[in-house]
Amino acid sequence: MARVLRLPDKGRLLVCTDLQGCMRDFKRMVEVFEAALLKYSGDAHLLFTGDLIHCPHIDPEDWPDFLGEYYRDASGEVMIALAALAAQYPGRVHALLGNHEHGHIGGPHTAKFAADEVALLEQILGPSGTARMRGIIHTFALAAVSKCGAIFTHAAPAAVLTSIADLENADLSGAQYASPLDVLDTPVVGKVLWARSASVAEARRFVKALNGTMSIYGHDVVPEGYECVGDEQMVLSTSFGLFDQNKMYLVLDLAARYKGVGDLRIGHELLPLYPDKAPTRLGGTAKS
Ligand SMILES: [Mn+2]
Repeated sequence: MARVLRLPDKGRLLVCTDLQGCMRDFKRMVEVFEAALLKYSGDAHLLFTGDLIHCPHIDPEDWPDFLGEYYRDASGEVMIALAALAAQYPGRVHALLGNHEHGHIGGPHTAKFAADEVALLEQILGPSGTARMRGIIHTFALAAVSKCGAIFTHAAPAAVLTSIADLENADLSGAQYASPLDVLDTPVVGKVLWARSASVAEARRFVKALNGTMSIYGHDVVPEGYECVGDEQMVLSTSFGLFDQNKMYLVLDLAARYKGVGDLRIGHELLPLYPDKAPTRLGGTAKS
């Protein structure tokens, strides 16, 4: 797989973060994408920024509020649906590696919702389903860059990069480590997949090394839908950990040049996933 995805310099780009196995939000994002294809004469792209898989296996009555809207895990189905969508729209559906996917292809096994989520999902899928999912994950990039200035990664832009080559040459196999956990301490992969935050100085250095102006990522949950950090960072929450009314996605004009996240406006670039449930302050139509 190419470690760095170079997005085209025209068309609209829709951005969706952390689905964590939520099929309903995946399907809603596909609706949004297909509407954009119609609106922009077929020139639209859809980017998932990792963590499409792994979800708490909890019954509705025990589901805590901080996990947001209730859903049942459909991790395997989401990955199959993603591959089908990518086949249906060649070159227009993209995904980045998240720390949860990485566990299936050599990274440390995540233990957010289960003692070993990688082992649990692979047991659910069986050997052939697991092989198929790993094949899909191997198509995921580590980062996406664009002429519009936006840089996309799964986690916060805390890695110290000298140039794009540091991402292109990143080793994701885990083969060189004594333990997969050692990945967490690697300066590039560990940060790109796991960093929860980055300082303004770190983010500036990161986007500059990639000739961009701003960093867009998920990984952490922002219950309000999004958060800007300085003018270089936006944390976006499209699905996991949120109630429907706060779920947000991004639509960017790939032919534009954004100076920073201050150029991303609610109701224009920043849109509610479920506008009829979202309050007007998030660009929705619900009476709040
Ligand atoms: Mn993550």
